[in-house]
Amino acid sequence: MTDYTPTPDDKFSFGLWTVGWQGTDVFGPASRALLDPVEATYKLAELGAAAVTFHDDDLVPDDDKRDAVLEQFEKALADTGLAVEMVTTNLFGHPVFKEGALTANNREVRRYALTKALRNIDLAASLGAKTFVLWGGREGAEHGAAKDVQAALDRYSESLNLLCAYVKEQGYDMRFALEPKPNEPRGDILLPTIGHALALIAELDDPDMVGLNPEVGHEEMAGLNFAHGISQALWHDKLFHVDLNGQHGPRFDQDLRFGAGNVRGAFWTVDALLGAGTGKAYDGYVHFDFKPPRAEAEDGVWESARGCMRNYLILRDKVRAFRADPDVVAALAAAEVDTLRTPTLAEGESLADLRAASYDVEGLGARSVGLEALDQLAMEHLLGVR
Ligand SMILES: [Mn+2]
Repeated sequence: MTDYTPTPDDKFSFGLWTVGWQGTDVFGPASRALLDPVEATYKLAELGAAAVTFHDDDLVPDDDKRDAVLEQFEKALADTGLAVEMVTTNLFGHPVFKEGALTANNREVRRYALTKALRNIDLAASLGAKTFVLWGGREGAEHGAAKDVQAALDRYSESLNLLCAYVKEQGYDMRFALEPKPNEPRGDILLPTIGHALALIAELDDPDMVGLNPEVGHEEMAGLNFAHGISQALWHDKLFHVDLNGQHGPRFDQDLRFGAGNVRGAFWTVDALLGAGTGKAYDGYVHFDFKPPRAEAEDGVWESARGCMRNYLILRDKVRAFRADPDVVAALAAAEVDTLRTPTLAEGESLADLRAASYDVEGLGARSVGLEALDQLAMEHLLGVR
């Protein structure tokens, strides 16, 4: 039996802002000392991560120290072999973005937000990051008439088109990933779910360059099924990146360690990432975006980071055992799950043929579907008795 110790082959990745979160919340100040991002990089490597990610401001908040910090950070990457697989821009923290960034009503703010993103794209490219995440935390509103939503979507699209054109012009090997969230910090955020973001991407000049970075907690805050959401993103070839964490249903964004909160959801999330048996699988970095609870001291920070990876590996084992279990294979067949892959109209068949056929509607209405038996097998794998 494995001891669930991660290796770089598992492609685990952490945001520097996750372990670096000092516990500042709306009710109180920091509860932990500042963690040096360079020190955090060494520690994450020691725990078995393969990559780190950051917002510009996590790593280089201070322009005066920019060159020195980057030099130390690049040394840490070289020493540990960690990759920078994704970079994102903080377009939400500074008061300049209080009313939005790329979709702020104020045009100077929008222009400044673009310059901040462009500068950070250059940094991301220089560090070899191939994914650039955009989370529009302040792109939204609390009031009705205060935000012209259609104009805001015009400006969102304009910004994405400009950023894609810049990446192409520079010859960078980089794609963008939008991160949906329904609310918090804004009362209502634009592109609130995976589906909203997918619809916007289809309207862009270069839709192939833009995909998604869905986060477990963000979809579950909206009461949505994360495994279904990422399965649809995979179907569209749009799951460019993923943010794993934990959440207890519709409430504030908890950012629990992966596996905490909705553990059944976590099981099906891992199953979906692995391709749910026969579908497209996710092959990118397994990225954790969580917050070590404010009550923890530094030891708890590393315990929660270790827990994210360990829970993923445990669930991956359980999902594989579930899919390989002959009783599950039989239960899937009994539930006709595999039949869903057969087209509804046979080749060469017409709608007239379909209409001319006879259907045993009463018999079909009374048929056994075997859903509970199949789900109970999953529960028993998850609970550790199979
Ligand atoms: Mn979150």
